[in-house]
Amino acid sequence: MKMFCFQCQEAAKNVGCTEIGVCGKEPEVANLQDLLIYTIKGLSYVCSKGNYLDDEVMDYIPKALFVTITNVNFDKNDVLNYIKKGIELRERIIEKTKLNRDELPDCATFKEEEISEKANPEVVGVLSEKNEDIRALKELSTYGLKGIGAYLSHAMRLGYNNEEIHKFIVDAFTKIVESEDADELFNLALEVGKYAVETLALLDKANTETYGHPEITEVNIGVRDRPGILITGHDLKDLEQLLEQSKDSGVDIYTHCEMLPAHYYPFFKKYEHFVGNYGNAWWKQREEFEKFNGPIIFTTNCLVPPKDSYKDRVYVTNEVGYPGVKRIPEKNGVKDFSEVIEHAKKCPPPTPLENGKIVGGFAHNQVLALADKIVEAVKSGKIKKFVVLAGCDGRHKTREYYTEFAKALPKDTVILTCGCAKYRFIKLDLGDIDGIPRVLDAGQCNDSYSLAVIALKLKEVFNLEDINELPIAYNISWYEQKAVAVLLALLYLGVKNIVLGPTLPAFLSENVKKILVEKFGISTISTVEEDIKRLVG
Ligand code: SF4
Ligand code: SF3
Repeated sequence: MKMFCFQCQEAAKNVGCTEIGVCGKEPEVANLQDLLIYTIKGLSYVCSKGNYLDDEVMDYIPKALFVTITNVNFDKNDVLNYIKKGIELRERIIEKTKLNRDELPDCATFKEEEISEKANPEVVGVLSEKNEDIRALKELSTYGLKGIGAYLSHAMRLGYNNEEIHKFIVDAFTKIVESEDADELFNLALEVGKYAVETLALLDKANTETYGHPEITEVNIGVRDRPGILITGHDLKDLEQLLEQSKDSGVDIYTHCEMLPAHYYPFFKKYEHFVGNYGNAWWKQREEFEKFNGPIIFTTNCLVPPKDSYKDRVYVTNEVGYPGVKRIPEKNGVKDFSEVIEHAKKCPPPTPLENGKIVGGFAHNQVLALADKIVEAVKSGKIKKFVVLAGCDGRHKTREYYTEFAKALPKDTVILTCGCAKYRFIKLDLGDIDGIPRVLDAGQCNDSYSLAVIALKLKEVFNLEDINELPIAYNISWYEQKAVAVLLALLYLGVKNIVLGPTLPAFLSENVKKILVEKFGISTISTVEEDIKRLVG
């Protein structure tokens, strides 16, 4: 076994990747990422025991977690640098807090010289926990914490922070290091859900206070005849700086995949050269990026190992990394996009992929503005059910299910969506109900909080005791670890009977799956007909 990773939905054979990642992650990088998580555990341990946090630690941990999320960083040197930095911070804190080194676990004391010996799936990888139920529970929380790290990084880039969330992260990792108790670890996973809600709420505040509340918007999916830059990932701050720096350059800016919802924010509408969305979900990038013709900027996941035909047009920022691609220089939080803009000027305009429009912008504020209309449609029976069809997209053929499911839903149902899962149906014409579109896109996976706000508001309007009495069904497609954080958030909010697909996570043991079924009624997808029957009746 060269590596062992089972953190995403595409884990080989739904068991784990052992030779190379289905995502393209090399064993060396996978093993270093395991060691980075081990380093974060050790750093968290000393922070928790020493009751210590400072700005540098709060800056480091969320970013280091983000680096290990699927399709973020494929560059061993980046991962190695994060490990070294983590060890350095940890040593400084041991020194400061005067913790007794002899009482610390290995993850909090190993040295830089041991990196190559430790970066081994049997030594610090997930299989080093031999009890498969304990392993499943620890990984469930770890992946949720990775998601929290990602969402927190985004909020922090906009100047929003909450020390309590950092405190929770270091305490949670300490529990993961110390506990072998299944009940305690199960409760920890739910607590991760609680803090996922807090973090998503913080990010929502950061986004909406900085860029305004998303509003109904038509987004062009065609192209213009000027050179373009394609920006993908989830980071709105990067987009802001790019738009500002490129505004008089004669270059157009297009969004890709999870950057699409940026068009819904009032703030970005003032840029005349912010022209539309190009392409589809992340997994199609190898064919679509060839046709884009201009530079592509990755601000976060999902990066698919680039083809040589366009690799020299790929740029990365933040936690993203891939060997041999260019990094956008950054100084004091300001990125310098001048090289990409100059690069774009020398490129032909994008080749059109399609024409038309996508309609979105139904985040909580916009939906609540339509609340009267929606409540009326529910009361009169015109809307029978809302179906949350949200989460991640992926490359497996089984995901065609989601397109068929959306098409087969009765005409009196409304789809609530967010995340890149929407690309399976957002371009279908599913019509409207008295002017309310049948697909309401709240935004990125980062905007999942919106769907929770909408559900809680409807619960209040309909005067219900329990969130599960609402006419809302949940059919969630997952892929990476931010989706794990969102799932735990929904469980924490008390949502039952979630259908999770296209498969249940490989990292859940049979016993842990059983608990999730018993306590929360979680199940996985079946056939479209059957799922329509059980979800909408
Ligand atoms: Fe495999 Fe997913 Fe891990 Fe990549 S992230 S190595 S595809 S389990
Ligand atoms: Fe998508 Fe990668 Fe999860 Fe943000 S872009 S939802 S998979």
